[in-house]
Amino acid sequence: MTDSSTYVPPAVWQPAPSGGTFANINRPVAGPTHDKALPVGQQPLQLYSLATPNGVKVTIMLEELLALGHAGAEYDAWLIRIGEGDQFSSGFVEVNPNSKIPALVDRSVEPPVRVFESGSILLYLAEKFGALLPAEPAARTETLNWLFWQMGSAPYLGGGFGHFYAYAPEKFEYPINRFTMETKRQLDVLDRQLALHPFIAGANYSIADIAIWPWYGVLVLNEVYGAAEFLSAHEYTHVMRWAREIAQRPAVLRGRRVNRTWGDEATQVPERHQASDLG
Ligand SMILES: N[C@@H](CCC(=O)N[C@@H](CS)C(=O)NCC(=O)O)C(=O)O
Repeated sequence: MTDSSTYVPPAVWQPAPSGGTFANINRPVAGPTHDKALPVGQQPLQLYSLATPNGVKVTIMLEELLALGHAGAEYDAWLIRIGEGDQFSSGFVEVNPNSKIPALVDRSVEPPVRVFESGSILLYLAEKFGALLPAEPAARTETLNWLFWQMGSAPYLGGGFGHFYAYAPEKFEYPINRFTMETKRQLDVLDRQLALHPFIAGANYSIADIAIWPWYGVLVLNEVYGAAEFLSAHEYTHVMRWAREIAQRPAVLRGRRVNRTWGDEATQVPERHQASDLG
């Protein structure tokens, strides 16, 4: 890699090794790299995922729906090892042409429906089961405002701040400063909202909380990037209060364990096919 102070972009970019964590799965083209069908289980919903922040949004949602008594939210959760390129199999690309987890297939309908993008999956499930998304138009719109806020904002946190603070091969001051500024601004947006309301979109827990907590809640609880001190997370007192409360929800505790292959081995449930898999 060229020193950042001497790098002059060539007329036409060519792929070059970057050396950062996860660099081995980056490539400049889409589409499958190998032929392999996805497994299919007995449950109505088939989830293909990994317990990253985007992945656990969906397993938390499914566990919340089951806790509310929606038996139709029973799911098989299959492990997609993104570090090993499972997201580039022909079967996965058929379900998500963008080759990113999470991806869902609803096999309770004929023909089966594919759903990709975590925000789209949360909305699909909320509408299918009539849960965790208010029906009243103003409250529904406010919930969707925050759902889409998350989808647009979190790439600055994950792909920007997290990448340069934790994963890049060297510590580069310019991008760390740039993305720290934006991450702190976003935390302040959340803090001001949570100063006025118990949950992100108002009085009730919703898909907005389920989308936002796995990124911003986990960040301030210092469970990702080890950056809570660097970001002065304790100063966002309302975000801290909300993050701690949601972390204790039984469905959140269960959902975070599904498709998890790292950390405390006793909590890992790499694949989930029925409730008893979670102990
Ligand atoms: N906007 C997408 C982002 C999904 C995403 O970035 N997934 C990551 C894991 S958190 C992934 O699959 N990465 C694999 C890759 O980039 O090849 C969503 O919310 O579903």
